[in-house]
Amino acid sequence: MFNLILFGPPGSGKGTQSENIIAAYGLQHLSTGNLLRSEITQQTPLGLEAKSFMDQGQLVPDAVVIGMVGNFMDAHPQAKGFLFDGFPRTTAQCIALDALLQQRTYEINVVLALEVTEAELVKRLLGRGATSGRSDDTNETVIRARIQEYHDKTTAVEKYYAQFNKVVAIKGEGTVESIYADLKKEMDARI
Ligand code: B4P
Repeated sequence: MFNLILFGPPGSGKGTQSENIIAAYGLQHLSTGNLLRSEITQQTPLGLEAKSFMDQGQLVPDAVVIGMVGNFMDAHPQAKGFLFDGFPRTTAQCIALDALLQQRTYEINVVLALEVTEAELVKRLLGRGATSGRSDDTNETVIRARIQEYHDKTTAVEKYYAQFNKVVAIKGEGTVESIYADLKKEMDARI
């Protein structure tokens, strides 16, 4: 069992690099952003609640996200490890994840933290917004609100795991291939 957190601000490449990592290592991809968007598409009560926060660039309440993650882990008992993408995003989510892992005698093996400048984040997200149809990527005010939420609430996640020496910083600018090569080096040293 190998559990990885891919950490970074919105637009840092978490979703992009997750695809490469799950293809190479066979981990179960757990993207809270993708799970929330799926709930929105299906117009579930959870999706309708989440949409009002996501459209404003705010984080969805911890209880909603934590419940969804627990259900996803229960639904994948055969996983040989999880790649957590976009989760945890608050200290409360870190504590909840510890409890979910301990119940299953698992642990987080490493946190790979992608580092990207704010100008590059905004450029990438507006670029994706032009083609993806994601409503939270088309409006620069909403993008900047997401980056502010990251500074206010999510940088604490890196500090939480740093106390256990689990964080490795990775330069998140350059080609997708060169960044993946740096991530792979850290994975291969631990797996
Ligand atoms: P997410 O779906 O997690 O999305 P994200 O952080 O915006 O993007 P990600 O980092 O995966 O995108 P990527 O860089 O790959 O979250 C969306 C929303 O859901 C949040 O704002 C929040 O409201 C809610 N939510 C999710 N999880 C939550 C939680 N745990 N708690 C509370 N709320 C939660 O891609 C961005 C663009 O960059 C793409 O166009 C890509 O092609 C491009 N790109 C990637 N790498 C590049 C490179 N090296 N060079 C150039 N472009 C690159």
